Amino acid sequence: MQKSKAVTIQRHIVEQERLFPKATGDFTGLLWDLTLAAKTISREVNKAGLAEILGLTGEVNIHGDAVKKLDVYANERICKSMEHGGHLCVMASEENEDVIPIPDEFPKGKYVLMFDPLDGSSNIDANVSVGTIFSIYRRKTTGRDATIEDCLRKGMEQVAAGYIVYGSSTMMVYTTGQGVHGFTLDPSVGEFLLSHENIEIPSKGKIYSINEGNAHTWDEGTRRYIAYLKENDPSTSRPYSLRYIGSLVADFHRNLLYGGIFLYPADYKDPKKPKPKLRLLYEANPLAFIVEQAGGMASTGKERILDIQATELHQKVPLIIGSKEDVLLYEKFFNQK
Ligand code: AHM
Ligand code: MG
Repeated sequence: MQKSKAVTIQRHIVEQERLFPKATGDFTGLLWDLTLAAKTISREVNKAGLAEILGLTGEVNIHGDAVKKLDVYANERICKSMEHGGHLCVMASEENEDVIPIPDEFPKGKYVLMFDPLDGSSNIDANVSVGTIFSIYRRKTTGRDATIEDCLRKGMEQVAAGYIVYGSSTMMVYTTGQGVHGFTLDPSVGEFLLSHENIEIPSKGKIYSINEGNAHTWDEGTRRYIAYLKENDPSTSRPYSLRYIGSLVADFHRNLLYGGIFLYPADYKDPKKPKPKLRLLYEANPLAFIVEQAGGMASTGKERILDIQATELHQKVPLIIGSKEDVLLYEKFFNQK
């Protein structure tokens, strides 16, 4: 870990933008609005043990207000924080079936924001880390209003991506294609401070993260790969350790720092119709952009995540992500007939 310098995330974003002489400041404003939403969600997540917020959506709290589940709260918070800034032309969220237009009363900008407001939220009642994931593109269409076409992109077109992990501390990690940088929220001053500059994932790890309860649904290649990782072979630093939180952002964040591989392969119960679980636009693409910027890899087993052309807003993909040597080896196992 790098020694902490007192660099706030705002200053860092501005300095990153100065690397692009033609930048208008729009992008800085967009990221700034997002950090504000992140701080608010962090505050609410930290209060999660306090009864009223844990109620089901629709329950009424002591003030007579409808209590919202945290994922609903986070979704609304991001939409409200982002819609009026004039930076965005359209949004899409894992929680909404269709794209989220920018209301007519607000100015429209040139960026597209896609996000998973609170990933892993099924863990929240047990005080397990959860996260927000975001992905930013430049608008592609030229008509009056942005459309779904502006969202159905290849991950390699992203201009920025990041996540916030609400863990033992709250951290925001982002990239604009100039390396990966991590900031820790200092709750006493309410600022994200640069704590992890230029994160690089080790080229090979010793950790694998997968839901082993799904082993009966795996393809043959995944089975052989996981069995291989468990063999005791000191010359190749095996066996690996299994670490699985079940909260993608937290599993990914740990592996990014320590090295390792996270796998959510497709369910092959019906071999003719493999069923992946994780979403391309809100989960796989942003984390793939980050991991590549940190020197790692993200793949479906067959192809690079960032090369996939999205055809649906809620498209799902197998996700194998982490240290480069680990992902390359998985691909070998997966493709061996
Ligand atoms: P969610 O978007 O509904 O929260 O689901 C995604 C989560 C990821 O955070 C996590 O990696 C995965 O689902 C865990 O799934 P499982 O419980 O099947 O292992
Ligand atoms: Mg999710």
